Amino acid sequence: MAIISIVGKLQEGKSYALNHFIRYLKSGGKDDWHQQKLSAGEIIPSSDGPDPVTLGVNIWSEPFFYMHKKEEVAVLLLDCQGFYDMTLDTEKSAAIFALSSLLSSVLIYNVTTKLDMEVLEKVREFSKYAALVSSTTDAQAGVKTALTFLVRDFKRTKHYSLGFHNSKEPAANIDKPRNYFHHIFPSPDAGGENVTLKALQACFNDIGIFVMPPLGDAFERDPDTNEPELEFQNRLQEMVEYSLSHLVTKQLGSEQITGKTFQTYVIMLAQLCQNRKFPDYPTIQRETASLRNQLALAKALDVFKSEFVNIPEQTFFSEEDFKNKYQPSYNVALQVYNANKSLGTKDEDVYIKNLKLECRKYFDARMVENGNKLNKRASDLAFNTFKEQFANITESFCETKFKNKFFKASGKLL
Ligand SMILES: Nc1nc2c(ncn2[C@@H]2O[C@H](COP(=O)(O)OP(=O)(O)OP(=O)(O)O)[C@@H](O)[C@H]2O)c(=O)[nH]1
Ligand SMILES: [Mg+2]
Repeated sequence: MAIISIVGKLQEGKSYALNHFIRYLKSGGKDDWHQQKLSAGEIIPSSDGPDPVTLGVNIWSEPFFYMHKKEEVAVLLLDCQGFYDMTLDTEKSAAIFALSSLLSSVLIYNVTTKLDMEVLEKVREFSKYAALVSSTTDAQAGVKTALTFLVRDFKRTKHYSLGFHNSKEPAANIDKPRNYFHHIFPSPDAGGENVTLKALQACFNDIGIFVMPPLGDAFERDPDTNEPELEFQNRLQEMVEYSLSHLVTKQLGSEQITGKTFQTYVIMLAQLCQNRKFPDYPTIQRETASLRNQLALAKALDVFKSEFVNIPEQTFFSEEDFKNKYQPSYNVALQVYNANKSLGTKDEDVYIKNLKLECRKYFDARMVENGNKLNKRASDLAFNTFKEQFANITESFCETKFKNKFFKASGKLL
């Protein structure tokens, strides 16, 4: 699964941009995808009116299936209420940002005209939430949330080209000599260590800035009868296509999130916010770690079970041999748990105890099954031997003699 979310101040075109993702994903990326006309129910409400439209944190109810790196990914879109509208104080704006960071695998931060220190500081402060769900070990690196700053109505096009800027592109060229990313995050050779960038990179992958032109006067004057300028339309398409071709899937620890685990995760976060107050960071940290451990435990148990599920029906183990299978299978399961667990949780013993208990419970049931299989085979063999005693009889017996034969043969069965 991939979850693309957009945050930023109110009424700055967030839902408008997300609707372009819907167009692309609905059309399956056809050449003219951006021209698709969608009815009101098929797109996220967006308005040029004076009042805020999007309220709360909304997950668009339709998952879109998209081929990414030869794998089908379910893409969800998450639209958020704008920060600092009349009903959102700083605390609630912070809660929206934190939730969006926790839930998404691609986070778009929408700003107007320029990227400034105020925004960077805010993102830096909340990056700890994005980091909570991504892995912290080197072995699991590469699974962090992608972060794109989407700059609307950019004015400084004399110095910076429109489109995507990151640490590598655009490379310096003669026409547009400057890279906006390096302007915001000066490289070490241009003035020492960049502390903000370093802090962000610890929590996000693929930090980039997408620079957009204005909509154009005609559209701004009368959006009902005019289209945005072609340059705007082209860049918005480019942004959508770029984001999808660099899609990042959502992971919880080293685990790829599925629809089912995402649902568990959303419910967990919703329950934490139940008293209408956003939980403090240590609570989210603890609960997320606990969820990660539960997933690690479920994965370990699956691996343990698979050791037994794969035993062919015709394979028979003696009771002793079957008992000997327990320890190596448990060791593999424990390794899987350790590789996937959340680091540094205090109640680790509880999970390991649980794993042992569940493995033992499953093993005992399989052991009984193996015993039944052995008994059935023994009784089948014995019955076949019994039948053989009678199958090849050619002579005739008197009733008593035949009965005696029966008792003799069935006695052998016991
Ligand atoms: N200036 C400007 N306006 C834009 C841009 N993109 C869309 N808009 C317009 O901004 C207005 C609000 O668009 P929405 O998509 O509803 O904005 P939003 O940020 O989702 O708004 P809320 O949900 O109310 O916070 C609409 O009139 C859009 O046409 C842009 O790049 N620049
Ligand atoms: Mg909106």
